[in-house]
Amino acid sequence: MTVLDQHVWQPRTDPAPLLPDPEPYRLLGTPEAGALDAGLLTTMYGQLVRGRRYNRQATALTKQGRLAVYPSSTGQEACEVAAALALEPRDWLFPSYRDTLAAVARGVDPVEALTLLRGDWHTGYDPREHRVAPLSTPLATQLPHAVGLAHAARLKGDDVVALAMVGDGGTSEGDFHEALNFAAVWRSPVVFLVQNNGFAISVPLAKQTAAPSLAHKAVGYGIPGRLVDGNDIAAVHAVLTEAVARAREGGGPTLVEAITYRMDAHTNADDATRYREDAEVEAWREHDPIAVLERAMRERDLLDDAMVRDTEQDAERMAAALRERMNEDAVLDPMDLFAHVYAEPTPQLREQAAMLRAELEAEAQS
Ligand SMILES: Cc1ncc(C[n+]2csc(CCOP(=O)(O)OP(=O)(O)O)c2C)c(N)n1
Ligand SMILES: [Mg+2]
Repeated sequence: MTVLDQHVWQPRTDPAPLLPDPEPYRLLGTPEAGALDAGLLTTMYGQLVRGRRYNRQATALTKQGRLAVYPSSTGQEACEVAAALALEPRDWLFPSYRDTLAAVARGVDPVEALTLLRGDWHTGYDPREHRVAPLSTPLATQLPHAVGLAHAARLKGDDVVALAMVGDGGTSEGDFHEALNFAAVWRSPVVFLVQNNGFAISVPLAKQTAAPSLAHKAVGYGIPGRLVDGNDIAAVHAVLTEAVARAREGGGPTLVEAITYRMDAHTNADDATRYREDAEVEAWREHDPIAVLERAMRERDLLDDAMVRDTEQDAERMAAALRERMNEDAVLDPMDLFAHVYAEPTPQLREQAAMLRAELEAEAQS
């Protein structure tokens, strides 16, 4: 007999309610889709089509030298739009570098949202205006920031929820662990949305984690994990809305894993054919987020060919305006990259600045 056998030990929380659903949660194409709000579906459709067009236009701008880099979210638009729509204006969004669309869907100016990706040193938009934190390039660093903001808001008595977005690869970062653990212990009003798009650049999920699913990681922190079809915008929106409401009511954080797929390469600088088969990409086309919503809406007579045409024309106008504004030369000095890092630059930064200055001078003379 040990003390453990004498029932001294028991789980502090029943893990069963925290476990994710065995299958990714879906709404579109199921009988429940008939009850979904028609106005909301129409808004979602418009945003998805605009988002897809934005991705295509931004990618084209990299080829014209107008953008330094663009991590496209083509194929992942349902997660991007649903994240923006699930929040109230008083809430905060913490996006990663892939989440320009979520920022734009929340109201950030479409050109200002591309400032960092243009090669400028600053975010471009005022994070406070639409309550959208800067797009974070260092993986998962936005998660502890989101938790800090949410925790502080709760201490101050402000009714604010933070929604933080991260990729499957980002879940292997220490910051992911620290953010989830802190938020769980303090019941911070945060929702973590993991977009599992299958890859971290060329690293497939199977080499990223041995967990049964990324949503299962929630159980280890004592918070609920939800698994959702990331290409079903109604499902992602429903799961996130529920998680936001739970956070707002003091129920603590939720970890949501959305199963989706990155249709384009990691960025314009990557060649995805080196590490994945075309057949896999083609298979995902069948489950395209726009097509999934379009089918469900046509079934309920909420969409016809004329509406599809109008929505596409609206997206074309948005793309033309984006092109026009991005065709103006950005006024930026590459040396500014070093100006605001430390009050006293480190020897390494001084060395890098000297290298860049020499390159710029050589280029100016050639
Ligand atoms: C702390 C840190 N380490 C490494 C990188 C380099 N890096 C940029 S994107 C990326 C892959 C991230 O994959 P995932 O989290 O799945 O996001 P996705 O690009 O698929 O949206 C890596 C390793 C980085 N930006 N930050
Ligand atoms: Mg990924």
